[in-house]
Amino acid sequence: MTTDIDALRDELLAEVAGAADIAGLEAIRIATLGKKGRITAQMKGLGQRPPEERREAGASLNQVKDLLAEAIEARRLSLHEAELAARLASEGIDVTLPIRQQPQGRIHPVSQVLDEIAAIFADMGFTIAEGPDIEDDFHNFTALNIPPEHPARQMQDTFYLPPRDDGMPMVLRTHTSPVQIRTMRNSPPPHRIVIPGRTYRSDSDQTHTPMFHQVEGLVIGRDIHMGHLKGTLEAFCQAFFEVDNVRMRFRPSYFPFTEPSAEVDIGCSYQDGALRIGEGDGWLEILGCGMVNPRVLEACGVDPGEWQGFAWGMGIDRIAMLKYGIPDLRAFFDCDLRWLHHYGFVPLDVPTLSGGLSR
Ligand code: 2NM
Repeated sequence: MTTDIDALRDELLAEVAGAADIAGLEAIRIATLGKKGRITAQMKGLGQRPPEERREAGASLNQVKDLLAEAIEARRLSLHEAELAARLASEGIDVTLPIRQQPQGRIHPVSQVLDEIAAIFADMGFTIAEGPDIEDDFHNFTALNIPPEHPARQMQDTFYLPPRDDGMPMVLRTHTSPVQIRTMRNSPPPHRIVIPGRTYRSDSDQTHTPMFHQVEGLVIGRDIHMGHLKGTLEAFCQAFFEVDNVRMRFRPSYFPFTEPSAEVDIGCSYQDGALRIGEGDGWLEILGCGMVNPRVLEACGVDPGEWQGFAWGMGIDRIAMLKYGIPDLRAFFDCDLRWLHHYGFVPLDVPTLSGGLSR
């Protein structure tokens, strides 16, 4: 009898020693010590043996059972350690490898400035609005109180396109203001929007390109006055030029679509050949603004007796040159990769008010 048990013991110990992994070892444990395992079956069979054998056989079976349990546990430990060692070896990192290539593309300064301006006005509760580059005469001129004989309509300023089927003259928009007209005609006041986009004028020299970028803004409410206009634009200039106190001046001006109208200058100075913005006794013109002309509100179906507001507009390309010290406007649209690499911005370095606009 003991020889049978010894043989079983040796066979099972050999199986345990040969288990290839933890799952295999567990299968062996169940087939040995589990409810229907071979040792368990032997234990259950003890009752059928003659009483004089039972004691001795029971004792040796118990011994074998303990021995196997120990062997299984020891094998489990060593398998576990081997698996861990294999994982550590396969997941190792060679810290001496060269770093991954950085992105080579760059964000164009105009895109960067548009993103910065969007971040500033979004923080003040504005929504971005957009519209088509090809506009009709009504949205681009008539609704903005620009009469037919106005110089801005003249051939040398405006790119005219073939008229629409209904005879309406069509143009490449000369400003983004038609988007304000569309917004006011399509949805009820109040409004608080900024409108970035491409604009077109037939003008080309050292400081003008036939396509350029504008950002305009519009606020319409019941009690909006020039104090709101001034506060909004002061907050914008401080955030945009990243200086605590920007000197500003509002000069009376004229636009058909606003009354009263003003042009805004910011203080500046030259020091060591570099332009410094916000301080000094020089002035730089940066934007035009005013209270929306009641005739414009009427053209949009907004009651000027109930609603009023302000609007402003600025050229982005020139602002980008000022802020980032870029000397030549025409290089903006040359698609010269060396220029873009020098003046452009690293992608994913997205401007936010909390993280810093341009860092
Ligand atoms: C400017 C200057 C002043 C302007 C006005 C409007 C509208 F649609 F509300 F009448 N949009 N944009 C505006 C006012 C634009 O650009 C220099």
